Amino acid sequence: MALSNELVYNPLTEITAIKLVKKLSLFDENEVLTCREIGDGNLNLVFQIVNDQTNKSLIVKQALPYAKVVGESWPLSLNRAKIESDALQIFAKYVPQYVPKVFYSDDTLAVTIMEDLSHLQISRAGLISGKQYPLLSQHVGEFLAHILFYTSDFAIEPEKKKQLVKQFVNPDLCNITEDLVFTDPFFDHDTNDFEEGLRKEVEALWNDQAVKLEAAKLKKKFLTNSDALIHGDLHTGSIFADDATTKVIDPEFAFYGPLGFDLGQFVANLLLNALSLSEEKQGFLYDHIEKTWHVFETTFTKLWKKDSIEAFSKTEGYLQHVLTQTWQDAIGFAGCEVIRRTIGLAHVADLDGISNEQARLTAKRRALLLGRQLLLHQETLSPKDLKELVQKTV
Ligand code: SR1
Ligand code: MG
Repeated sequence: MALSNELVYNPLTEITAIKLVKKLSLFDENEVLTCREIGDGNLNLVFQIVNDQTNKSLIVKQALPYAKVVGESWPLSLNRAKIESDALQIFAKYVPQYVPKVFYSDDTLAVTIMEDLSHLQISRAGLISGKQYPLLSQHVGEFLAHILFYTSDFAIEPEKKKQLVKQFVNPDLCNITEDLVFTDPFFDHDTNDFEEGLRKEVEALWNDQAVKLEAAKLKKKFLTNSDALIHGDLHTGSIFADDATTKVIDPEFAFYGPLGFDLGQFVANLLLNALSLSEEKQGFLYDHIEKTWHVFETTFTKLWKKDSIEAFSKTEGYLQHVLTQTWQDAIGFAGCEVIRRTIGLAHVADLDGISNEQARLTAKRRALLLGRQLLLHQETLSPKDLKELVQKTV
């Protein structure tokens, strides 16, 4: 049931969010509900609505017409709510076990109502508190292999794929990534945010023509490679998890982009977590990176052999070319992500949460070195090399 013709867009409050779910019969009129706005992200309102007697709960997520993290001076299209709910529903066709269930969406209200996953934890917070999530890499590898393969030209007829490319044109959110991930951190731009103690390293980065050239080439791939429907913001804050379950949330940045982008962001955020830990505690993170790639590669290969519609799919070397390019791009995208999370507008708690100033600056200097190495050595770094690479930044 769509309510759009009855309602106009207004930011919801804890009271109107309850009215909405009752109107939609997601709860009965006489149920006593509590509602809390729990959004801690950069862009949206997120309401958790609970019947404390039955424990039934759900999430109402609403896009605001601007970026919450900056304010009304940064307008953003409400269409991202539709992008997010459409992407969740496409992902659910292939890997329903790895995304929240969507119960309702309304494009005018910019609202998606979905499963409450608060019995799980945001994996960034869990990793920071010492959790290891033994199945995280298995699940993320499977998630990525399925969504990337089944939304690509390898599995979808060209006409249908082009309709999907059009459906997922997402200029405002892509522009955020183009600026905040690929451009601003490499220049003296006013969106950047870093401690004065890093100025020497940051200015060296701004003057590093070899690194900037790699960032420029990766930005071009992000702007032009419409390979598959990607999540577009797959950092560890976009993943709920516990020891047995993984759920990918928040695909409002989804669009048709390069195969390696999500993988690169995920790997980068594991590396950022590694930089916050002492060497002897980092091992499981490198295992996660190797396993994510291994699972991705084997699952993608299996799906390719089973379901590829591409005429060249059996041509010797073609699958290997696609996989190699995906990994190399992922390494480059990871380099940009590590750098921007250190000195750009949107930081990560893994590094900012290091309370000792000297330790924090050291971790951030290492992040800048690591990002640089990832950008300069995309073609030679294997998943196994990342441990040594991080440890060499000491
Ligand atoms: C203004 S938005 C800043 C960042 O938050 C999102 O989660 C994306 O990572 C974006 O780059
Ligand atoms: Mg998000």
